[in-house]
Amino acid sequence: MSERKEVDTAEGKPAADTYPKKIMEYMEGFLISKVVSASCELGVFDVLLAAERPLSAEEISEAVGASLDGTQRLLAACAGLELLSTQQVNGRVLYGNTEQASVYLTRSSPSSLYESIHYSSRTLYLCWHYLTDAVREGKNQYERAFGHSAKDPFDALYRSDEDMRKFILFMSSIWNICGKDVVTAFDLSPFKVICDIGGCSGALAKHCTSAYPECTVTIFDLPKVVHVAREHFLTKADQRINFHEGNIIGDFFKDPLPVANLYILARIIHDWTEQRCVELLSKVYKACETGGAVLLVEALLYDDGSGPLTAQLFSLNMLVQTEGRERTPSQYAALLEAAGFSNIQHRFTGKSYDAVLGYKQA
Ligand code: SAM
Ligand code: ASE
Repeated sequence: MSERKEVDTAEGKPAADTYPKKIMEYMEGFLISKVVSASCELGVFDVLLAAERPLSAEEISEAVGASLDGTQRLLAACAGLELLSTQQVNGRVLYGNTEQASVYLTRSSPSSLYESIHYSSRTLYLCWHYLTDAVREGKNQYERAFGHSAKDPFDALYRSDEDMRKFILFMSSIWNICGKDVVTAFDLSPFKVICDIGGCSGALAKHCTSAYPECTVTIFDLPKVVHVAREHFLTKADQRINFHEGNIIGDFFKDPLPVANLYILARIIHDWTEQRCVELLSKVYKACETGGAVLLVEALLYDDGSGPLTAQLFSLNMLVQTEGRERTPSQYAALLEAAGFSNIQHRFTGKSYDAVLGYKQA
């Protein structure tokens, strides 16, 4: 973090050995995370975007309604993190958004990560306070974090309508930056009738319909999620996306699934135990048309578990928040084969989420 010069010591060893730079960075990592989220939440990047010119700390503090002293320190840290650029004009410092800040940290940008950052800072951060307990006990920490004992992770994630709405926004926002990559990791154009199981707001479905002009997507999710998604997320323009309408609708462990030739399960399998995964995938296999397929969208671990770091960290998050884990391509293949699928392939995208495809062969 601090720009210390790596000076050689008398023994000729680099100073890095005597100053544990990496460990200091890890220790302070959450401070950086919080600088980014506080700046987003206060609207620093939004104010600078709207102003269309560099602003002083006084102007920014007034616009975001925060103390001048606090704002000055926050802006300095954002500049240190290279999220803001600075210039001196008549002895005054003026701040402006960097390109990355405008594109990813403003609320209105089509590639905005605002909702991801906000949820990470407000909810994941609280849950991760109990990471040590989660590792010790091998189970999620909702009871400690929220005083909520739940029969299934989604009971806890959706403990209030507001928490559910924030989770849906969080889930949707990552597809702003990797949605296209996961739906085009395989050529899905042969599949015209797609069902997105646990499809949430329809954010990934939108990437499907834009990448594949001939497909329609049905979203299957819990009734209360569908209710919010229908009201707030899907516009009339998305005519090729619809929500599943059944009798009781929407519980993928209990209710019948719609017939389709491609099922997408994005970040579903990683929420559950092996047993529940095979139960769900077997149900998908039965509903699937012959010649059809299932696409799993997950953060894949390398087969030897040695990375990627993001997937290793996500797997700990699954421990803290769910009943599941992140898995390797072989582990996904084993679950899919147990459910009946064959000809299983995977693709790493190089971004946070990857893809696994398995077929229901004749
Ligand atoms: N597929 C979306 C994505 O990747 O952005 C959402 C993933 S989110 C982690 C899991 C989704 O599964 C949520 O939308 C949740 O409401 C849904 N879900 C959880 N349990 C369910 C159940 N029993 N039946 C149907 N949907 C369920
Ligand atoms: C789930 C995905 C997530 C359930 C809970 C979750 C994510 C965060 N909480 O299916 C997305 C991945 N991000 C992390 C930090 O794991």
